[in-house]
Amino acid sequence: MSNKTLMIIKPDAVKRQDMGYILSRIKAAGFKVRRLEMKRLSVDKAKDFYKVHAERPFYDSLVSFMSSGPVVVGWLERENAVNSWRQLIGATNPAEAAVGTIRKDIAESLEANSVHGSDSDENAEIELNFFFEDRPH
Ligand code: IDP
Ligand code: MG
Repeated sequence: MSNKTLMIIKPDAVKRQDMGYILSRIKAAGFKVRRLEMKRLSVDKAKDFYKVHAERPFYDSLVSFMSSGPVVVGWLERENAVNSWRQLIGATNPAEAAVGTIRKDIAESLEANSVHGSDSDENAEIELNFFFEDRPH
């Protein structure tokens, strides 16, 4: 089981200045933040990141949302990092997210759901490389 995952604080949460709130939840859950960077995704970068969803009806809107303002990308470490972070962020749709999850607490909508988390160890590796090509091993 791998110990690292990629998190993104999405544009809706950055707009509301919820970065500190999310980072405090990350600390309380025992993660270490290894890398952290605020950046604005170009349309092409957002398209590339979400290319697995290219055929879905929400793809264009998602790409436009993700490139609409700055995001914060982070490299988190903890035992069982992928599953622990997915549990803490909650279900994709905040209306269905469990009580106590970040999406339940602060997400605006199914699309503007405040945070991203890798969904497998394999994708965590791919996504960390996508944003942190120069990361130390
Ligand atoms: P995840 O972020 O929980 O892994 P995915 O199914 O991988 O969810 O979808 C990626 C992102 O696309 C979601 O976090 C959300 O922002 C957006 N999204 C997913 N499904 C829908 C939808 O049905 N309508 C609008 N946006 C969606
Ligand atoms: Mg996903």
